[in-house]
Amino acid sequence: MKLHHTLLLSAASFFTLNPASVQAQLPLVNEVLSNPQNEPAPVHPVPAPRQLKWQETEFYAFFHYGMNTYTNKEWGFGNEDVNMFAPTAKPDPMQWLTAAKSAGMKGGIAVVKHHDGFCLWDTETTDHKCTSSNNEFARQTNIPRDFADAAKQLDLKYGFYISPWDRNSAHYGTDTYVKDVFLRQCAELAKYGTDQFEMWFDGANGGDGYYGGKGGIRNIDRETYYDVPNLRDTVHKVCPDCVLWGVGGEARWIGNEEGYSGETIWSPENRGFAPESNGTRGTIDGWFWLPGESDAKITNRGWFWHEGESVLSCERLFQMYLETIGRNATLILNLPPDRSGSLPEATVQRLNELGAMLRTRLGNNLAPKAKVTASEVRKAGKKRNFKARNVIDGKKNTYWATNDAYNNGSLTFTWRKPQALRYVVLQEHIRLGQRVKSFVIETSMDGKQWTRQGGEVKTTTIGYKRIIPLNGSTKNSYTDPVQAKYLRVTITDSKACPTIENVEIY
Ligand code: FUL
Repeated sequence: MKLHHTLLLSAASFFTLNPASVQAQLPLVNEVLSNPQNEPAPVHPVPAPRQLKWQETEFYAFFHYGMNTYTNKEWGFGNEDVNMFAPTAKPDPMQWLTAAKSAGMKGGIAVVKHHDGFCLWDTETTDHKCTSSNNEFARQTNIPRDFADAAKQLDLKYGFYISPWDRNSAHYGTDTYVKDVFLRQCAELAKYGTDQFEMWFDGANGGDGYYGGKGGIRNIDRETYYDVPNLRDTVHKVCPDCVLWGVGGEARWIGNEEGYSGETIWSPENRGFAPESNGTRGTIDGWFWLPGESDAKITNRGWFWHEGESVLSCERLFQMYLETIGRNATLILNLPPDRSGSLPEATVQRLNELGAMLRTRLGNNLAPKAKVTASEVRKAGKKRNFKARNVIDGKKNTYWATNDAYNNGSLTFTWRKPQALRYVVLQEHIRLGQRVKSFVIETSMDGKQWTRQGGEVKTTTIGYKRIIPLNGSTKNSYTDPVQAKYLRVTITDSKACPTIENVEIY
């Protein structure tokens, strides 16, 4: 209130007083701009608030379910008879999300329209939808409604995949499609909940299709066709925290569907609307914050359910976890419901096992039990400090930082007795940008002789989160724990003073 008042006075004085008295007012302005908390300057680009919340979701499910589930296809042509969508029971998003939650996932995204254009809700934009089917359970289906309700009950985040490409629509490729079909469908979906965390807009766009019976090939200009700025505005007005993935330009594809991200990976990127460029690595001096999401499957076949498919082993899924969430990306793991509209028992089982594995391996954090010291600590502000202990307090708004003169520094963790150690989790305070370029992890029994850990794993970037398996293997990370009384994390290079928010040791 007081500062506000001062500023008003300064502004008024500017027009009425002579230059000398204007000069006299200036220090007041400077005081407003000063940095009493001695907060480090951000390294741009920095994430938008909605991107930060999105990043914290970390691990979430993908549900590919729809017409393809019944036609045994991955990409429907768009000419499928609506009656072919014939669930043998009412689709049960509550069952899907309960299983996802058991694996430690924090949310999920449901496909509600794939490239074949078949809509899993009673949209006003087309008759190519579940409620047109003669199957009783199909007519009861409303995936966005039931999915959002279930997520809210389970305290999970939720969002929808709606394919921009529509092989059914006669309008696809014309302006009418974007205005009267696609944007309206997105607006309809936005109404199923204002707290959606992500909308998924796939990059497969244009080609052949049914197109209302006209057939042929329709190509579009991906940079301009979907009127993305308008799309973002429309969705954000209703769902302010909803990150628009892919075509939407707020989060990028990681560049593969195998469940890994680069060991060196920057959230900054250069291109907003063609996010697949450099997906796996990002760009060190990119101008735009465009974090990576890794989409992968729990099954050994396609995105949709197929007879005879099997689920990957827990160890393989844990490897994916380390190579995506542990490498500054989020992981969206696909769990395909079958023709009953529920997840098969084998998938449910595996998710339970994975949850148990995560609790065993990454559940007992030893860092808060250690004494933490730093090579250098940034001078404290009036109400703010940058102490080493901030990395173990579990708070998102505190962090360890060095003074601006240093782009390096180390944190040392000391236990009373030797510990069996396997994983180190590091997190930067990315509100101030992604900064760290390289680091080293070492352990010691006596505090004098140090051994570098992590084998051949590249200890370069950190970003939102990095998990280093100390034995150097993401494939077989749980074997051969390191015995140590001391563990030291040294930031060897950073774009500016490092700002480390969190360290966990398991
Ligand atoms: C791809 C699509 O073409 C696939 O069918 C699937 O939906 C996957 C997640 O994205 O690009």
